Amino acid sequence: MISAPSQRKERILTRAREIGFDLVGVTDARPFTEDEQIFKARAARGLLAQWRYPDDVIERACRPADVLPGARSIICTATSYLSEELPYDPYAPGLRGAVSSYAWGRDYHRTIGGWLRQLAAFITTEFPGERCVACIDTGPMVDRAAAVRAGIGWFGKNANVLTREFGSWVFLGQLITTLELEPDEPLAKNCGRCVECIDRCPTGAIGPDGEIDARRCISDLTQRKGAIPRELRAAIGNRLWGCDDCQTVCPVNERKSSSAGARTRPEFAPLPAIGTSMDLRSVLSMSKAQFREWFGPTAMAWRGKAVLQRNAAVALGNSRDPQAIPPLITALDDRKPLVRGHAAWALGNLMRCRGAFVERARAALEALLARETDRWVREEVRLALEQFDDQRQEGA
Ligand code: B12
Ligand code: SF4
Ligand code: SF4
Repeated sequence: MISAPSQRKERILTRAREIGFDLVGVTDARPFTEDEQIFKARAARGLLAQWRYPDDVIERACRPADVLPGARSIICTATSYLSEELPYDPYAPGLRGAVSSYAWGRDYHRTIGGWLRQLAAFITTEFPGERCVACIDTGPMVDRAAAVRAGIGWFGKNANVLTREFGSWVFLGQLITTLELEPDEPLAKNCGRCVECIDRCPTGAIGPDGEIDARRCISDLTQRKGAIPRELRAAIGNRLWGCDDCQTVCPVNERKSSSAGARTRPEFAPLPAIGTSMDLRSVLSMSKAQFREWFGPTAMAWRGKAVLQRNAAVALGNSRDPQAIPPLITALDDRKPLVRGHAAWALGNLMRCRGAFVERARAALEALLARETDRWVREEVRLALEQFDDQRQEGA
């Protein structure tokens, strides 16, 4: 029986690394009081967009003892998804759509959730009577605040936790436990005068002090339900899911990605059906079976098929490639208004292309207007047809 907190900790850290975690730190189970205030203030200002965080949910996320009565420690983990593969250029011409590097491999919730449960089983076996609750992402915790307090890394101005070892290319996860363990010290590090991510965010979503306006963040736009605001669609470029820009421009990350130690963990390497980018036409026209086969194992499936098709339509609309027009015309017949409306927008955006396809697009949009009953889709079609008229006048 191991009893001293430092010995217990060593034993647990060793086991955690055996299981697969790259970094492990410990903090106590005190409430995250300051984070709770920041969290509530941001929710009240609408900065968290679609993410519904009523006060009681925020309080639970910031008070570990509300999640696990008797909690004394939080074991914080970070797992690298640093990759030898470079993220696909989100503004590259052509018909391929960029998949964010956190999403192109196996769903991290399942992998890391499984590892956390293994660690919990180890603790409850080694220390009978102790209890644990595993948290990852959608779980009830402020993942980043916990990791920072446990000395795993520091807050970057892009809100991500930066680690010395892997930059911000890490997934975070925690075990809240009743076991008493020696806490680690937070790191005394920050971004200094760098503002690269703030300057280079394509939609200006990063405010001072790691404050993200999720309403403008492309990662959020590609994950939300419903229509993407028109004024933000162009900035999405060819992105099919997520956005890596504030991470790829970060000098801390750049050093990690180019270092000799950069390696891809097999769990998070791009899946063969996904790669770092996908053929947008295939995604737009995919069947339910294809959706399950391609996206089922990844963290992109949770919003369903229509959201990915919507994203593919927007990305094709940004492609400036007339080859995108025929599949978009076909998508005007999609069962889901969400897909029809964004396909109409995309066709409007492609009116600048010349050639026979453009006339076909106009005819298809007019035909849709004649039969469409959904008000929002009708509006999108009307606006797309206006684009065509504007283009014609400019060309006359
Ligand atoms: C909702 C959510 C989102 C939303 C909103 C994110 C946001 N920043 O508001 C959207 C969809 C936009 C999103 C996007 C992404 N997400 Co996300 N997301 C979450 C989730 C579920 C909750 C985050 C949240 O709202 N926290 C509450 C807010 C208030 O906390 P915060 O944003 O961390 O803000 C803190 C700082 O501002 C800090 N702070 C206060 N004062 C100051 C002062 C200074 C100077 C600084 C620097 C900081 C600072 O205090 C605040 C409170 O702790 C977490 C998982 C979880 N359960 O925590 C994952 C999580 C944060 N996401 C993650 C990832 C990977 C991403 C993406 C990189 C995915 C992608 N490539 O598209 C992007 C990154 C976008 C970005 N720059 O933040 C990882 C982050 C890993 C890491 N290394 O940090 C997490 C932890 C999931 C996980 N378990 O691994 N995400
Ligand atoms: S994920 Fe993209 S859009 Fe969101 S804050 Fe970072 S750079 Fe900006
Ligand atoms: S780009 Fe600069 S400011 Fe932004 S997180 Fe990286 S080091 Fe910090």
